[in-house]
Amino acid sequence: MGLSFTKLFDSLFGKKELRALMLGLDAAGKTTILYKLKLGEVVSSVPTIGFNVETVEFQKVKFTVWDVGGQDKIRQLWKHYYQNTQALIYVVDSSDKERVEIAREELQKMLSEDELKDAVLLVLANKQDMCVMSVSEVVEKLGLHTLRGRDWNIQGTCALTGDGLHEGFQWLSKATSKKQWSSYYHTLLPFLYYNCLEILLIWMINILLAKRLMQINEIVFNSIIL
Ligand SMILES: Nc1nc2c(ncn2[C@@H]2O[C@H](COP(=O)(O)OP(=O)(O)OP(=O)(O)O)[C@@H](O)[C@H]2O)c(=O)[nH]1
Ligand SMILES: [Mg+2]
Repeated sequence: MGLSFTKLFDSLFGKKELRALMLGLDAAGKTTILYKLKLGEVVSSVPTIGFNVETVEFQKVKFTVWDVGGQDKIRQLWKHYYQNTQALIYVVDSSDKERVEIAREELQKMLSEDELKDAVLLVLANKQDMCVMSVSEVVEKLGLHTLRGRDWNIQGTCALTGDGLHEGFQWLSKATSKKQWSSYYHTLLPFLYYNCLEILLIWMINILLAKRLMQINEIVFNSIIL
């Protein structure tokens, strides 16, 4: 019991560690974003075959970010990375109008997966420096306004300069912390409820016992007097 309370206290007030999955079509800029966040510089990237994984920290949250390749054939493997994902980062190439419909389909397919139902969603409308699709255009094309029961946000970014990345991850830190608090609240509430009931019951039994004891005392006292 002591150990579980320590764990609970740590997870409420200590540093949180979360699993973030970064997906998006090929050439959206995922690997560039990952290393811009990790190293603060632009690395020359080749298309990712498989994945890259790095830890990055924002506020009190330590994210383990999985960047999985987005090429057509690799997309079929995305589902193997879904388990235990608390944050989904979906990167969109805002300069690629031709494939935005495919990006929408892939996103909607993913959001219907049971394993991702509790994950918060951060969409990064990347390559804003190319001035092709604005953030609101990306919102519309991806159908983000139709999402129900999902905590989501969109952030315009340029991975080359790093613009927008901190803002996006700051939102992610807040959103995931909020989600954790609400899940603790829902876990603790029944626990507190049953504990209160238990205390009330013990209290009532004690009163009944005390009353009974007083009655017995009275009978014994009366019988001695008489
Ligand atoms: N202009 C511009 N180019 C970018 C930006 N972000 C990434 N790029 C370029 O886009 C190309 C693809 O970037 P990657 O990071 O390899 O893309 P990816 O999403 O990891 O692609 P896969 O690994 O194939 O899934 C690279 O040449 C990057 O330099 C950006 O914000 N603006
Ligand atoms: Mg890559």
